[in-house]
Amino acid sequence: MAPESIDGIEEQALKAIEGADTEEKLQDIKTEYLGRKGKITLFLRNIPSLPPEEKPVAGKKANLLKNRLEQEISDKIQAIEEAVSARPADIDVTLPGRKPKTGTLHPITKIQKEICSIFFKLGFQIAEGPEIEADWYNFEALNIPKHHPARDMQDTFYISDSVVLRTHTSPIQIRYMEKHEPPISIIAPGKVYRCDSDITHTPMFHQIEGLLVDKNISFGDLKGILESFIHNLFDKQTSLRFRPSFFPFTEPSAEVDIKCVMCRGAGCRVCSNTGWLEVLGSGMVHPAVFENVGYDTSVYSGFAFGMGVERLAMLKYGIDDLRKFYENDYRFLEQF
Ligand code: 2U9
Repeated sequence: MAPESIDGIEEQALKAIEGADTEEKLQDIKTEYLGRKGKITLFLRNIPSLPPEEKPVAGKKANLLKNRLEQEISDKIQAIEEAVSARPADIDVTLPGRKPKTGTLHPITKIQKEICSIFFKLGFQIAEGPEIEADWYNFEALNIPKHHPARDMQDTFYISDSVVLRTHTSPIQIRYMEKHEPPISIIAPGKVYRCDSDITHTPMFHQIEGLLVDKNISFGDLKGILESFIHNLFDKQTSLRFRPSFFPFTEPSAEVDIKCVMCRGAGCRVCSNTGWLEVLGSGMVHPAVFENVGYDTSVYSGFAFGMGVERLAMLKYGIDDLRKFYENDYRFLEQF
């Protein structure tokens, strides 16, 4: 069989390169023309048998074609590689889109807002104050005596001898009374700090306190407001009972229980089989507190109350472990 002409090989090879659309096909073409038994290799090997006058032209042409094919093939391989890496990953446009997770309010924030909004509807303003407090606002002005256990290093976080992390939100009300004359009705929500940590206590928790001062305010007014509040937060079937108690800043003082929201008074684990749950502390503001802010005790009287927000959130949402509020477990938090 007559050897193929170099022009014929050139035409075939360039056509094949042009039609190749994968790296594998180009590698095959390289083998077919430039490999050990490739067409150009064989052509070059055949040159010694050509007539002497044809040898230089044939050799030159074959070597030029060899270089050209090598260049064309490697350029095309590079172009294919670049096109593959620039191609976006395969996307199934028929799949439903992934919804980004949106945040929700923390359950404590949620119930705090709910409680504040109930009192707002009852005519109370929201007041705020610093979490780092002077001893005067946190203890002294509230008639808490020098050696009261609450003032102990074991119960209070001290910043210095006379500065503490507030142990209740009551300093907010003292500051408010210093600036405003009665009548006043305020709600003081916020974080408070106590040197206490176990299954039922965290060193930081949330309180909401209330204070109402005017002429002729009686314990009956206190009972009416707290009953309205509880009926709004739970329901109208939730009855209340007031038990005598003691706080340095109120006199008389009362602890407020509600009929157990889990068993409706029948007795269960949540209410320790008593049928009742303690949810609030309250009382008529002690005259010594009014004197400390310059209110005339012969003209004004008032009531105050306080509640722990975590405890109310546990009862309202049926949560059995206080620590769940602070573990930041998304599966818990997204339920609210
Ligand atoms: C002023 C005067 C009086 C607020 C009150 C309580 C009773 C009370 C506790 C409930 C659970 C705190 O979070 S808790 O541990 N609170 O028992 N708080 S009367 O009395 C005040 C407040 C401010 C000027």
